[in-house]
Amino acid sequence: MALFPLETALAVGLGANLSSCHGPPESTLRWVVPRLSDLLLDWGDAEAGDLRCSSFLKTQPLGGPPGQDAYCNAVLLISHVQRPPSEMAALELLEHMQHLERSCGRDRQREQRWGPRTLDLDLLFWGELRLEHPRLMLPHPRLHLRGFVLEPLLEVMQGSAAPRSPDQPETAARDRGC
Ligand code: A4P
Ligand code: MG
Repeated sequence: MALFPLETALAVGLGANLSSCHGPPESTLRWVVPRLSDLLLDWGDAEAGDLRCSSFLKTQPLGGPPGQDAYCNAVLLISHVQRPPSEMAALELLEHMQHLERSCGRDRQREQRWGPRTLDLDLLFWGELRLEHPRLMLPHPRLHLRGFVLEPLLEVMQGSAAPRSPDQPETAARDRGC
């Protein structure tokens, strides 16, 4: 197995358990994956061949109010971001990611902590960059505690999911019944 270049890699976790204007959670992820892929490639000056998306996983809600619907979770990974890691560039990416969340109807003002959401995009890590900025912690502080993040992350890091073009995410979604 090829060594994984952790120092240039970047990963984003995706989660949804509430329908959005794009449909149920799986449809929201299907809508957002190509857009997030384009954003990451453009922002990171990266090659499309270095980008992978995991399967879409159906997961039980962890924490938050009781009675929530199951989540659809996935991880997008870029193995080689050309841009050198920096706080400014990471905050710029966070802003773009939050814009995508809003395009899916996310409104943090009206939410409970860990309550149902139309789309959650978490920047999981960017190389070895460590940040404790009020708006951005890197690596994501709960990354190591979340099976719904670790399972798809391991899948893309091991390269077990076939790399696919961002316009074909539904294959993976069907595979895992999300
Ligand atoms: N923020 C700080 N660091 C980051 C980062 N690395 N990436 C700030 C993204 N945002 C970051 O985030 C609140 C603020 O954190 C943002 O405004 C940003 O400036 P949020 O997305 O509104 O809050 P959250 O998602 O509720 O919190 P957090 O800490 O991301 O929680 P998790 O770990 O994402 O938990 N169960 C299942 N099965 N699947 C899920 O996806 N998700 C959660 C949320 C709970 N249970 C779940 C799932
Ligand atoms: Mg989050």
